[in-house]
Amino acid sequence: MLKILDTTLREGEQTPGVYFDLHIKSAIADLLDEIGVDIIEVGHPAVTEEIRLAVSSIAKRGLNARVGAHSRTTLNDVELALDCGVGFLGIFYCVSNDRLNGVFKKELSHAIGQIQEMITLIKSKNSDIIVRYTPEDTVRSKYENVFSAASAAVEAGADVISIADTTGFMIPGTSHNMYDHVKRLKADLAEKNLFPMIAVHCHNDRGLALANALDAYRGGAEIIDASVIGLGERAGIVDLAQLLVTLSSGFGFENRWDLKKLVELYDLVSKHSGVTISKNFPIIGENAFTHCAGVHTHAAAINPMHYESLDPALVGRERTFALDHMSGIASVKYALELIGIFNPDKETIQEVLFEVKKVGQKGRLVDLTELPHIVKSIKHIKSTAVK
Ligand code: HCA
Ligand code: CU
Repeated sequence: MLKILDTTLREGEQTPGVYFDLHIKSAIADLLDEIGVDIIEVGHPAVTEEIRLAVSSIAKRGLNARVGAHSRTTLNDVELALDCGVGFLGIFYCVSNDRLNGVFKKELSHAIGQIQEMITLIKSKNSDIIVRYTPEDTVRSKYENVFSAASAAVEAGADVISIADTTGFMIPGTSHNMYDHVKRLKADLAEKNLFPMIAVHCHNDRGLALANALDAYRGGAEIIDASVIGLGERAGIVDLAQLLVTLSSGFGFENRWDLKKLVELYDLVSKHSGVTISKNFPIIGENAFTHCAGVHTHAAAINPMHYESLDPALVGRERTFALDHMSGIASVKYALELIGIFNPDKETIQEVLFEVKKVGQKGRLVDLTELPHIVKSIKHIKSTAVK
């Protein structure tokens, strides 16, 4: 069964300038848990004392989700993470030749020895913990290195191997795609009688993180990483809301997550990260369910599905019709009904529409608090007009 790993608190806090206080981190974790994500990656305890405290505190919160820590493949980092009492521990070690030679100055065999040593240690201290090994920048590293490190990690007890597209390099349908990568790694590991869960961590540098994650899922991935607003290094990673809503339509996960809590979660994360949600952001953005052009509103007022493939009620939202220079008679009639004016005569509608378009041309929307003023002013003009 597919699992969702949310890493808003770990990868998301790697967004420049983003820091969540402990009480906010806890509130975010609670909402993620209520929504039903499976694993909440809270942070890398060795980075700061505050992060260590947050990991340890959230691990003790009694959530349904497994609480996870992130860690380099070193004794110090691993011990700090274990002391936090987490149920999931992700270690990473890049095994590309460039990184081994240029940064670590280590042979592959040495790196693999260290990876195995740490996994054995983690499992000896806590046999229930889920251990993930990530060969960072998996998809651009030499496949043979990745395969050797992944096999050795699983032999030492790793439960999950994560394929990280650390730089958003993959493109569906090309020679470098997640579907083939997942299939190949799974098949090669299976030949050695190794069956870890395969996770995918897709960065969004080309705007393809979600497409790549779905491609990986089709290839057999069992864990998908995501974050709220897609927060993370550079352009971030897969957006959680887009992932859950997409998986809830046509993948057989219809009622798996409490999607109605997403708006509250996004408001909280946006407010405390300082990252604003753009108006046209899918699902959560202010305009995500707003119809504007006259032709659209006319058809959508008759049957919303003419211009929607996603019911706003799925995430507890409502469709709206914007009033601006694009509006037509249908939008005005609908808006007038919303302020209690039913069956207005044609002339009134036309006059209101004329005023609405005038306001819209200044780059402003007429909202339902301004509309009654327009109606009143039209009546007033009429009653005072020289006969
Ligand atoms: C990082 C890089 C990482 C790690 C992912 C993982 C990536 O910030 O350490 O450990 O599974 O994108 O490769 O986020
Ligand atoms: Cu990442």
